[in-house]
Amino acid sequence: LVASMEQVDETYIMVKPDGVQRGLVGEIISRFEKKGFKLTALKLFQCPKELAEEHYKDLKAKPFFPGLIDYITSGPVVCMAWEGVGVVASARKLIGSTNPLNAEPGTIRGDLAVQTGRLGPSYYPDRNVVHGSDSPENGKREIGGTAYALCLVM
Ligand code: RTP
Repeated sequence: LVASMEQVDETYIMVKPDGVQRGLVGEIISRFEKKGFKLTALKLFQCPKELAEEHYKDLKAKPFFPGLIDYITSGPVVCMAWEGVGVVASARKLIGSTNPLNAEPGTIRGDLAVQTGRLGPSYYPDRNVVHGSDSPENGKREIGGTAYALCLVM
């Protein structure tokens, strides 16, 4: 009864440059596969500065914003779309808290990252290996919007 009312969503998951450089792409994909979600698009991509700024436009006023753009454009990222019931919220749980030192063990960030931007004067971004959309609306925007039309061919 409940299942028939549940909606299949899509989320945008991006392995960030530190995750790609550290060889964590397979591990991250594996966690989403084992959970039972469906991979619907994937691409290795060097994100141009303008696209990184568009993706993180809500954070423009943050002191770590320039560092965040440098970080995201510092090497290739792996862009993915994942589909499933409740995938947006579930992916956020699998990923864990933004600051890797606060992220629970068992989460991707909790198990695979330590580097926090909060150790210094907060001008540095957390290097936390992966991004996941924070709402179904943003999932749609990030996958299907003008920005990601460029990097995700469905
Ligand atoms: P994401 O969008 O990448 O999935 O991460 P999130 O929702 O957990 O975090 P958000 O607040 O949207 O921030 C985006 C990315 O900016 C870096 N960040 N650094 N030093 C800091 O205080 C700080 N806060 C955020 C992280 O790379 C974060 O994922």
